Amino acid sequence: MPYKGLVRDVTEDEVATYERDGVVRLPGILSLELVAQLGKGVDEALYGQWESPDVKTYDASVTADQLKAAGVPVLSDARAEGIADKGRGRFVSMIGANTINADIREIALHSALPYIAGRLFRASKVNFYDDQTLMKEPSTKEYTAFHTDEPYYHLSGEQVCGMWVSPDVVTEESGAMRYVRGSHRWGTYFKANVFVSQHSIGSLMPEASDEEGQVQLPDIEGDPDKYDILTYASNPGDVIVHHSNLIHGSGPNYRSDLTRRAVSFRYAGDDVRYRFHRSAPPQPHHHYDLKDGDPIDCDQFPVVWTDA
Ligand SMILES: O=C(O)CCC(=O)C(=O)O
Repeated sequence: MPYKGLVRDVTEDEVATYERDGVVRLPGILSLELVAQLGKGVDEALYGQWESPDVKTYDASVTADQLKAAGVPVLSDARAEGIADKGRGRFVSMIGANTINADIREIALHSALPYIAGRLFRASKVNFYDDQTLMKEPSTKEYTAFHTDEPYYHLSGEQVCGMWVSPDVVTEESGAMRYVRGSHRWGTYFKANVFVSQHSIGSLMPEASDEEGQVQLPDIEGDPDKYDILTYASNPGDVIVHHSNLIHGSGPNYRSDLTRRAVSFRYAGDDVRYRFHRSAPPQPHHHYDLKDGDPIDCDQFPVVWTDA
């Protein structure tokens, strides 16, 4: 295969599943070598020595404690903490690790991932938009509240996806991703939240505000049987791809023996244009000059694959 780390091609069935469900799991599509490179990148980004004025480690467990102290309900389950033998695990994340870590950048720009996105979009070109690194240490009690990605990005268009790649064995108990099948076609735009709470970003963060037309997500965690929820465990080599308007989230890491690391790589296809969203928290590593309606091709959002 000509693309770095690609073990097999995407099948036509997998493309159809992505289109119908808004999510597809691609088992064993990446080489273990590429996955090991990703694991190294995640560890160096989250625990290594580097400096950047633009990129920060965000401790969502601290945010959860602060919100709770302020009387805001957060989504956490103390049973995960209860089985910790080394103390409480943290839910840590970082947006834009590609700008401080060469391994994550190489995978984002020069691996098979852009090609896979192009196949699933049936597109003729793919831009890289951004990445988010997410780690739930063993015995982390915080959920990732159900949300869609669309209100966090400055994009419009259908061909936008997140590719969730973990270098770890991820089980239902260690925080497997959950997806509300088909919700990308509901025609609803939801408010962004702060990941550990169902409360909207606009109600909690001064830097972002809810937008007209965005509605509050339903309480899916409180009434899961009402929804068609897919829970996708993952093995090293798997990639899970979701549409940016698909509702997704994850549970705590109940396991005291499994770390749950992942990078979500975000790509955009032919139909995507720049669209400023007030609900998107500012990203200091974004340096570009685009206005609504512009094609997004620029150094910040480079074209990383074409069918030429
Ligand atoms: O890893 C998680 O818990 C959340 C990931 C996510 O929201 C994403 O990939 O867009």
